[in-house]
Amino acid sequence: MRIDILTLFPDMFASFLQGSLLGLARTSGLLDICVTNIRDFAEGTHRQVDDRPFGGGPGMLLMPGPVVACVENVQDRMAAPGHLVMLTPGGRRLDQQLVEELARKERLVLLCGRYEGFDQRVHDTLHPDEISIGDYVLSGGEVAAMVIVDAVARLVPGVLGDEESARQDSFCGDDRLVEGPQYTRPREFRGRHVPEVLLSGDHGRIATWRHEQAVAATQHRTDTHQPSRSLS
Ligand code: 6GU
Repeated sequence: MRIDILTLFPDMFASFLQGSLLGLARTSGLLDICVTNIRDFAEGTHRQVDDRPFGGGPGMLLMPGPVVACVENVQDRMAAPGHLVMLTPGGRRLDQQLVEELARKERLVLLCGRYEGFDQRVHDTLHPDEISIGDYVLSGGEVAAMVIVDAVARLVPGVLGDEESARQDSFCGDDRLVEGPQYTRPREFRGRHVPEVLLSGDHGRIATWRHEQAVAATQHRTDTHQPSRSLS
């Protein structure tokens, strides 16, 4: 899979992309990730990429010229254009289903915003798939892009050493359950013991217990978590 990341802060991605999982996936050729600085497509001696909003208001907006030029340049580097994602708090909210949808693309182009957002003509010219990672405000799309790259990369065949571990993780089973409790050594910690069933060696009983625990954990989460806000 090929992923292009377009940002005003390319340095933010250096150690992230070298990390163990992504670093290995890149050196083994499973992932081809390329970071491009939007400022390289700005004009004039000041290489200006942002300006004040017409009509007044706080903050700065990303100008359409450098952003559109950058996207067009990056898209033209490969035979086929990538699926263009704009990271913006107003987009559709990321969940594992959307991650799976993105992981099926051969190529992604992730456009990171900053400041108060993009000039509307960026949206109108490029028609990006606008995605948010949750209902809170970040200073820019870079952290959101990292979230997407991390979640998508784990679904690319071969990136995880053990193909089973992605499928067994929370949200990925047939029934989209979260994981129940897990235990490692020691068998007793501060008076708390590992459940006997896990030490029994009875794989049938263990599988049944784990499923029951996952159902209970999923129900608890449904009962206690605040659903995201919506109008109505
Ligand atoms: Cl994608 N960008 C920004 N700036 N804030 C966010 C976000 C994205 N997703 C949630 N909050």
